[in-house]
Amino acid sequence: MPKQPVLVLGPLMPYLLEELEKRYAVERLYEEKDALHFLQQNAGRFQAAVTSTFTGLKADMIDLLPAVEIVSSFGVGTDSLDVAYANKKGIKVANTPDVLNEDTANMAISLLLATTRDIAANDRFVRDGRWAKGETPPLAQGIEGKRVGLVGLGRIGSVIAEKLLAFGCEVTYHTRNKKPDVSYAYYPDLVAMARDCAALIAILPGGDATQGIVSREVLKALGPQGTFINIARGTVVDEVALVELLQSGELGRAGLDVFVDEPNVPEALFALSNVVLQPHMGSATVETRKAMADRVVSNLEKYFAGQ
Ligand code: 8YV
Repeated sequence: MPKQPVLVLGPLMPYLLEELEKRYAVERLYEEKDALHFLQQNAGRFQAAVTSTFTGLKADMIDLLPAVEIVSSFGVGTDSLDVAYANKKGIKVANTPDVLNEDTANMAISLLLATTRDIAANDRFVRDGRWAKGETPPLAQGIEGKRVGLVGLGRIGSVIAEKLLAFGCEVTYHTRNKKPDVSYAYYPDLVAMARDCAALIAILPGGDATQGIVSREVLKALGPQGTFINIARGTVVDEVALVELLQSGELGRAGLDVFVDEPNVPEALFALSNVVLQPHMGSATVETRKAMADRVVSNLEKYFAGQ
């Protein structure tokens, strides 16, 4: 039997492409010189497509895929995927939740520790020969016994909360609605939570509903001794305010894995020693990326098996 054609919309990790190629007749839309022409001629052949949170799935692309029934996406986030429109057109969209919870939570904890303990700044201090010259860096901040506020308490947020407890932190959270069966203190007002916390960790979905939720007012409430960690999406924070407040010292520290216009990071952050920057690496370990890739494949397999 000939292999089922699968259209790959954007670049994927080599392992995932290999696994797809073992099972399907993979065609790469992103390698076509004229993607629109290719789709006009060929779109009718594809029942399935693969994308990623990076490549996304916009309504105009959905309109160009009339025969597609399933889109399997690499990543848990759906903010770059127009799921509502896809569903309206009868297309199912699958993502890769759960398998990335631990490593993404570990990135949050790593950034919290790296930022409060000035790890990056002190690494530069040693490399620049300042220690050898007899200089002493300023004292860092501990997290033991501190109150940490989670902005969002979904699958990844819940794992972060458990890990924070192991570091002796007190966990509080802010979500749209209080969660039943959760014992952490709930703050309906994010500004109030920021005022009461030593650190805030943003771990909520991106998209219109959460745009700018970590506002200038929230960051100011967190204050000069406060630390802001973002492993969610750049859009959940007022990035202009974030940069300004870090520059002025009205916000103490920030550990950032995500930005509004990736891979472009506000250059003003490069000069700041109170900031630790990462190039969107939350799920980027060999183990987790493999598990995500396996999930992309199994989501397709399940669909074709009628599940
Ligand atoms: C993605 C992410 O894996 O899963 C998400 O939503 O943000 C990352 O883990 C990465 O952007 C690859 O597309």
